[in-house]
Amino acid sequence: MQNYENIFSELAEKIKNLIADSKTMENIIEIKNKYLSKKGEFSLLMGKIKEAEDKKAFGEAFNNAKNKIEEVLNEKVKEFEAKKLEAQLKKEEIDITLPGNNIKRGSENPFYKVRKEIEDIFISMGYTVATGPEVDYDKYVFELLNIPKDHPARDMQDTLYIEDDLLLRSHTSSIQAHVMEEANGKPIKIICPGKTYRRDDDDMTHSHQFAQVEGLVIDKNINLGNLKATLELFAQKMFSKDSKVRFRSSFFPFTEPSVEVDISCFNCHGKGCNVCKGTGWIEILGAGMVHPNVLRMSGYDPEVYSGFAFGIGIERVAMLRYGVDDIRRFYQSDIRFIEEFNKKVED
Ligand code: FA5
Repeated sequence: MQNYENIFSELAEKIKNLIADSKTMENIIEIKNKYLSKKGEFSLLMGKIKEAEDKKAFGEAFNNAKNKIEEVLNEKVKEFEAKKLEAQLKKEEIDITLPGNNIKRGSENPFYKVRKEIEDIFISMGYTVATGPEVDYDKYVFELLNIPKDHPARDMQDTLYIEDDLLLRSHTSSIQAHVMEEANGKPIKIICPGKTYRRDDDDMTHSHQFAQVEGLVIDKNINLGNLKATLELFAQKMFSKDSKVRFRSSFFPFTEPSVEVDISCFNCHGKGCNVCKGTGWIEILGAGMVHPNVLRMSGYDPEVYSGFAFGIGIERVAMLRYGVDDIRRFYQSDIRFIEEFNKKVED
């Protein structure tokens, strides 16, 4: 069999050397075009097959030589690509020893912390959380709560009206009325946190927009003792393990009897200090047994069902909990106040 290798070897060696010497990818492309493309110098050698006696051997020798050139060429291409990648990585390298950007962390307004704490305490006692509209009908804010139109009890809350019959709710008790309407005479155990609005002049303890958490329990055999035990447990979890609760007789049209609820001062434990203005007690909420008229209007038989309700002012609890002296601070977006508060919590 005839040996055709030396027909290709000289040019093949030359091309391999050119590849080895090439410095850029462009050099490689030039070599490919000049020697290995269809009309390239090396490819044209295949034309000599016409003169070859053993055409098969000629073809094999040509292919071998071409494959070897391509191997060298592919290696070189890989080398260039690796170098390119390395250069790119170097360019994009991150120096992990450099100090990071100083991200200023925001923090939660203490009002929201307290709102969540109140919710958690009642959820742990088996309550579910209900919500209702902030803009509501007179029917839910007053009428279903035993406060008919022109009743003097409406003067207890200076209300912001949008239309004759539509208003910004002045207390979260309106949610009670919605929940009772939807419950269809079934037992209820809910709390309803939310914003409330009154035409009150703003001062250290009053804001025209504030928030309450309403509580409502309706079932058979619910009594005032259940209300007291519930609020005492709430005070102990919220303020201090030895907190006590005191009921003072009061009036709300939707509860009978009605009470104002004081907690023993968590600061002086009843001795008298500036937090409790020397009395040993702090007022935090209004409450009472659901009035029979309210039960009846929402489809409950007061002979069978009874219930208690309470309304806690969230900001007032937050003020006591964290020693905040002015309710307006919760709404002034003063970052210094929040930062101060955060320090207090971390201490
Ligand atoms: C009520 O709003 C009754 N709906 C509460 C209630 C519910 C009684 C269920 C019985 C049964 P009162 O107007 O007292 O009651 O308000 C309750 C609490 O809301 C107050 O104790 C106080 O903590 C808070 N509060 C009232 N007005 C303001 C105000 N302008 N700014 C901040 N907090 C207020």
